[in-house]
Amino acid sequence: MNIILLGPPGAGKGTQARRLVEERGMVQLSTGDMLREARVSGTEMGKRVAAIMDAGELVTDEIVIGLIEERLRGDIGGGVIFDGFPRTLAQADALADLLERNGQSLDHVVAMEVNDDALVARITARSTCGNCGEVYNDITSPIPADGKCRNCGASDFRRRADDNEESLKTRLMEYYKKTSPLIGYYHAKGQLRWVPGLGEIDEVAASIKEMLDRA
Ligand code: B4P
Repeated sequence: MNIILLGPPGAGKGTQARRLVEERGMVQLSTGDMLREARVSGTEMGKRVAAIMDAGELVTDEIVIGLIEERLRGDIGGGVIFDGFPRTLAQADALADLLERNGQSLDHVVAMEVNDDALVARITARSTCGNCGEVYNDITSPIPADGKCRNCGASDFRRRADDNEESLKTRLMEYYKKTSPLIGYYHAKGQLRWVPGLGEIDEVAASIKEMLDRA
């Protein structure tokens, strides 16, 4: 089964994708994670990507499609969760082509609905371990009281460079302008499934599970 998780920044796409990997053994392809890897690589492309991401803008279609194309050349046997991809109509067309060329199809597009106030609250509450990348959130999974990462024990917590109010404003504008047209695109193909993204992480996971089991 191949699915897309679609939603605004902070909707919980990455959070729910990790749950689906644990529960169903699917492969998570997160363009956000791939781009964060590219930015720490120190290459010219990585430097360009870092500047775009920090400003809250979308990285060019050419770069992002190239990254996905490369990953789809490998074995994707158990099904793929596209997390944060596609984010533009050009990316959606490219994905349809890539899947077709691999003899694969897209099963569902899970659209996660969350209002802007909740998105801002979630994103400004997020931090990550500077050593291992474990994600914390003041609302759902706060940093342990002893100040040490639950995964690696380090005490170096950081905020993602694009998790500030200024970048977030741009990220939301980019979403409404360039990504939200995908809702109509996939609705017209009969692939769109709405899931409420508000509520506890477990509740959202249960709604996605119910939808996938029913489909
Ligand atoms: P992403 O990495 O995709 O980041 P995101 O939009 O912030 O994430 P997501 O929805 O996954 O939220 P998360 O689960 O982490 O993109 C970052 C940047 O990369 C983009 O701005 C862009 O520049 C670039 N990019 C990525 N893909 C691209 C593409 N295809 N084309 C062009 N550019 C691209 O959740 C957020 C927080 O909320 C977390 O702290 C989490 O713990 C918390 N949370 C999750 N669910 C919750 C719940 N139910 N209740 C309370 N809190 C919750």
